[in-house]
Amino acid sequence: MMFYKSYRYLILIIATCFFTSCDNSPNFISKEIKTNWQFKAVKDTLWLKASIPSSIHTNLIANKIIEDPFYRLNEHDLQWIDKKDWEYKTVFTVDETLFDKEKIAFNFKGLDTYANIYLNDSLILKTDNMFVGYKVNAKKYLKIGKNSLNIIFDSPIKIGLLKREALGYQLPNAVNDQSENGGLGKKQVAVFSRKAGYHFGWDWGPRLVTSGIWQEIQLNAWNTATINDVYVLQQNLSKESAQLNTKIEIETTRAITTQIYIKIDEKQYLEKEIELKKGVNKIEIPIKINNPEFWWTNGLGNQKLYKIDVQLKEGTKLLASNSHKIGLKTLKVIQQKDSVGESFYFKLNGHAVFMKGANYIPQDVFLDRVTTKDYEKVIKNMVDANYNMIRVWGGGIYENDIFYDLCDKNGILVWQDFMFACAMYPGDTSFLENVKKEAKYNVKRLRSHTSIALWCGNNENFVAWKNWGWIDQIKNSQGQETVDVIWKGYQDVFHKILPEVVAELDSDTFYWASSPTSAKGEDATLTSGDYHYWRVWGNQESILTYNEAIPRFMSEYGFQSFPDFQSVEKYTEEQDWSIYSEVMQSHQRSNIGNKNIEMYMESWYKKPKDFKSFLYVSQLLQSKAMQIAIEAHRRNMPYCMGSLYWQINDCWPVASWSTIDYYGNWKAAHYHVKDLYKPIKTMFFKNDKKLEVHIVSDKLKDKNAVLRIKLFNFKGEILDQVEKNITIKSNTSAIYFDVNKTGFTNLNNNSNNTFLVAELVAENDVVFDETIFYLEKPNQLELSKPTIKYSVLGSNKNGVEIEISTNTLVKNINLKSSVKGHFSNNYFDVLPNKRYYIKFDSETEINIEQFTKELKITSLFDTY
Ligand code: BMA
Repeated sequence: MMFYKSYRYLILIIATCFFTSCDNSPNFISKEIKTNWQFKAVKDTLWLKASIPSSIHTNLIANKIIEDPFYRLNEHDLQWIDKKDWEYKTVFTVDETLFDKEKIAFNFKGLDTYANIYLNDSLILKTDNMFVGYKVNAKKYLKIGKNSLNIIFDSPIKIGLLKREALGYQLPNAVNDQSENGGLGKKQVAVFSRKAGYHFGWDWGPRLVTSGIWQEIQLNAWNTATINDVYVLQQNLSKESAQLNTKIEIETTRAITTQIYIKIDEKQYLEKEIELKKGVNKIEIPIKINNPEFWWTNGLGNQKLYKIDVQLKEGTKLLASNSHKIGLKTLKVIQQKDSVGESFYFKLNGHAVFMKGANYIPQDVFLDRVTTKDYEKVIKNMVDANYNMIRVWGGGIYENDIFYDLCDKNGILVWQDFMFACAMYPGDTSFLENVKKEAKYNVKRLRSHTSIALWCGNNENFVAWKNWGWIDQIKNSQGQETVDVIWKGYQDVFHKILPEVVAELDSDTFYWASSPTSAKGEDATLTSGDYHYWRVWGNQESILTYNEAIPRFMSEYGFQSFPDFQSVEKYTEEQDWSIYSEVMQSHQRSNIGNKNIEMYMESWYKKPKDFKSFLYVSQLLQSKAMQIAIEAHRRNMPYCMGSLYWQINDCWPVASWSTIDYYGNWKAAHYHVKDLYKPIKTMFFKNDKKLEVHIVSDKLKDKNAVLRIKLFNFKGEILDQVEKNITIKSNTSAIYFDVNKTGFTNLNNNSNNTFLVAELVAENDVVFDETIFYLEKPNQLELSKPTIKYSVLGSNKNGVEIEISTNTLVKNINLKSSVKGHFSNNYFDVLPNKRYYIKFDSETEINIEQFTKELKITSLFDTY
C-alpha cells in the first residue's frame, strides 16, 4: 500500500456535507434544542408536554394518555397511534453570540421518519429515513430572540400504503410484518420505509410503529472553519511501526491559510501550514507511530486506543478541533479453499480468532428509553460472558455511537448488518437513492470504530427469496417479469450500492452481501461462508443435531425460553399465569414457540409441576440446547470458526431466544454461555462409541495444567478418578482423554446417579475450569431432596457474598432475591462436600438481614 514519506496533503473540494460534526473547539457553539417542546395529533387542538428525544408513544405514556404498551394486552389497543399524523413544536432563543456566527446549521441526528420541518414557519427540510442525520443551513431563517420550530410527522402507515400502491407490483409476504395486528389486513408496509423493521413486529417483538424525534437536535454555529470528519486509515501495520493516513474533512466560510496540528496521545506529532478553499476541503496527512501497541479482542489482550487530536489554528486562535480514539489492528476475513470447501474466519493481527458471541437487537421498542447505563450494561454482559463479537442484526437500527465506543473499549468486534431483514424491498429510483444516502451516512459515521469487523448487506433476504417459496408465488400470481424486477432491486442494493459505498468509504472492511450465504454468495452450505442453523427449533429436530450441523461460521442458531417469574409478574396478572393465557401468548410471538418448548422439554426434563416451574425449566432447556451447540462449534475449530447465537437481548418482555430478558436479568443460558465461552474450556463429548474429553483453547500461548477426571455418586463420593499432566495447545481444539479406554470401572453401573467432573488445575493448584457431565438426560437422574446450607457473609454497599453447600447433588440451584441486582453465578449444579461463594451485586444499598430473609433458594428437584 501507498505510504507518504513526507507530510503531503491533498485538497479536494466537494459540494456539501451533511455528516455528523464533532468539532469541540470554543469557536464552535452547539446548542441542543431540548426544552419547551409540545406535541399533539395534527387534527387535535390540545397541546401536551413533550420531552426530546422521544417517540409519540413515550410522550403519550408520560402524559398518561396511554398505559404501558408492554403491560398485558395494551399493545393491541394502541394501534391507532401509527395511523395519525403528529406535530411537535418548540420555541427557542437565539442570542447575539450565536446569531453573529457566519455559519449556523441544524443537525437533526435522527427523525423517525417522515418529518416536515418548519423554522419560523418556513419549510426547511423534509425527511424520509430514520437512519440518517440531516444537517440544514438555518442562518437565513433565524432571528435574534425567540424562534419557532415545528415538526410534522406524517403517519408511516399512511405513507407506506401510498408507496405500496405506487409500486405497481406486490412484494412477497414478509413473515415478520404483523400488518394484521395493526388493522391493515394483508397490506404490509414495513419495507417501504427506511425505518427499523422490528417496529412493525417480529417473532420476538410487538407491533408498535413509532414516530418522533428519536435523536437529539442541535443548532451548531461557527466562524471561518470547522472539522466535519476525521478518519484514520491504517495503511501498514507491523511491530515496528503503524503507518496511517489521516483523512480530514474541513468546511470553511472563506479561503484561508491555517496551521494544522496533530497530537497522538496528547503528544504533539505534527504542525503544518495548509491552504483551504472556501467550502468543503478534504485533506490527507500521513502519520507514523513507532512500536505500536495493537488492539485485541476481549480475552486475547489489551484494547489500547490511541487518542488522535486534530486542531486548526489561525495564528494563536483555535478555529476548530476534533478528537477521537482508534485502536490499531489488522483484521481480515480469510476465505481459503480447502479439501472440503472454503474457510470463513477472522484473522486479527495475524492470528485466527474463533468468534464467540450473539446477535443483538435494539434494547427497547422505544429507542429513546435506552440510556447510557443500558449500553454499558449490555456491553458488560457481553464481556462478562467472554464474547469477542456481536452481530448488530439487520431488522433493528445502526446503533448509537456509544454502543461502538464501548465495543472499541472492551474488545468486542461488531458484525454490522445494513438494516434489511427477512424481506424483499422495493427497487425504484427514489428507494435506491435513499438507501445510498443511508449507507454513506452510516459507513462514514461508524468506520472509525475499531470494533467494526464486517459490513453485511442483509439478514436472510437471499435465503428467503430462494427458499421460502417466494419466487414461485410471485411467478404464479404476477408473472416472471415481476420476479425479475424484484430480483433486480435486490441486486441493485446488495451487489451494487452497498459494496460500492463500503469500497469507497471503508475499503479496509470486508463486505458480505447476505447472511447466510455460501462463499459464492449462493445458498448457505456447511462447507463455506456463514450459516444459520434453524433445524433445531424451526424444524423440531433433536438438539443433538447441533453436533452434526457444523458450518464454517455459525452466525445464527438459538432456542427460546421464558423470562423468569419475577419478570413475568411485571407484565401480567395472576389470572394470566399459564403459557396459553391470552396475555402470555401475546408475549410469545413465535407461532410454534409454546409447542416447541413443551415438545423439547418432554424429551429432556420431567414435567414441571406448575407455571413458575415451567418458566424456570424452560431456561434450563434453553441452556442445554446452547451447551450442545456451542460445544459442537468450538470442538470443531478450526473447521468452524464462529458461534453467534440468536439472541442476547429483548426489546420488550417476551418469551424469546434471548439469554438476558428485557429487564436485564440473566437467564440460565447467559450464565451457562459465560462458562462455555471461557478462553480455555473442557467439554465432554459422547456418542455411541466414545466418551472423550476435549479441551478448546483460544489463547495465544500453550498452557500447562493437570487434567483431573473424577466419577462421583450424587452423595459426593468419588468412585473412580484419573489425573494427567497436559499441555493445552494454543488456539486449538483437541482430545485430551478417552474415558472409555481407561479404568473407569464404575462408569456404566449407576448412570442415573453418577456424574463425571473434569477439572483443569493450574501450576499454582488453582482449578481454572470445571465441567460436569451426566451420563443421562436430566429427566433420568435420580435426584433426592437436598439440604442446602447457606449463609450470607458480610455486606458492603455494593452487595453481599453467600456461602453455599449441600449434602447431595443440587441440580441447577436457583437463587432469587427481590433486591435488584445480579448473582455472580446461578442455575449451576452444586456438588456435595464443597463450598461455593456467590456474590450478589446490588443496584441499591443492601440491608443484610432483609436480604437474608428474602433470599429464596430452589433447584430442579423442587419443580416436580
Ligand atoms: C433469525 C433472525 C430473526 C428471527 C430469528 C428467530 O433467522 O434473523 O429474523 O427473529 O431467526 O426466528
